[in-house]
Amino acid sequence: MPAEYTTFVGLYDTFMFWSIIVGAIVFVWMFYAVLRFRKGMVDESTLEKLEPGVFPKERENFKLEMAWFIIPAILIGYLCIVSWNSLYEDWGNSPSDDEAFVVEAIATQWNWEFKYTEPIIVEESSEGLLYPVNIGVSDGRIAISSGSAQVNLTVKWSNEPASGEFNITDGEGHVDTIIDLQEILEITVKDEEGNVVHEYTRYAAGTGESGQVYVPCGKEIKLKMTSERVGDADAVLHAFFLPEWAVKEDVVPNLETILYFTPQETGTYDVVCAEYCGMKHAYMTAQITVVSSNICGGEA
Ligand SMILES: [Cu+2]
Repeated sequence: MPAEYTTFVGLYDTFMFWSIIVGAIVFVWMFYAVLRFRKGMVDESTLEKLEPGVFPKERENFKLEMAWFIIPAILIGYLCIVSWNSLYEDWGNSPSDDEAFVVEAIATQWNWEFKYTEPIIVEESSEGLLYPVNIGVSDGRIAISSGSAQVNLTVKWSNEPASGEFNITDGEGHVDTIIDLQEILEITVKDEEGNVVHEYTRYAAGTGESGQVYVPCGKEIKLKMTSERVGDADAVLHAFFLPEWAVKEDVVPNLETILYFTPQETGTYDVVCAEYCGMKHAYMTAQITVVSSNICGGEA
């Protein structure tokens, strides 16, 4: 079931409502007719003798005929318009690369690989932490502050091939070192007991992981998708399907297709392949994690 805020929820409700109304009319009428006019319920001598191929003109009812033409036509027209609106909203207005957070998605047999075209920072504090952990990174320094001089923290960082460790004792600390911002930077902050209290990962443009992608909340996400050959495995048709946002788009060999959506809640959601692509099609899954940003609709 799509997330509450997507246009598809309203569309689903509208179609479900009218399907039930039409279905109820048809089935009630059908059961009435089946039971009321079954053999033995009608005195056959009173029935008109209809001849095959001859329409009983005297029984014609022009108004009734127009009604069963016009009423369904209005309903179908209305449903077309509501469907068109949601299609346009979700597929009609492709955001430009500047407006959106762009991720390259590469489908292979049988894997999803994602590459960022701009850096993304994924941060998580352990639950119930009484002090905030703020991390600032530039190409020459990692600075951390806890806002509380009472806590002693150990900070471990790694930024291939370099790594290091330093402590915070009076609410803040930093290390001056060359950080390669083109590589993944991972920082783990531990308290005195050795528990991890905060984790920070910065994925640079060009880096990524297979089977996992992070996107910022509240921003339009644009996926540029291609299907690629790996070893002997051909580039074949796949389809990126994200049930949570009710969006799905084919991934086609030798063609770049795009898909876009705006997540408004943080969380981790499943991605599946929705186009049969060979033996391990069913296992071709991935996860998309929406990380909070300051323009997130829900929790920021
Ligand atoms: Cu597939």
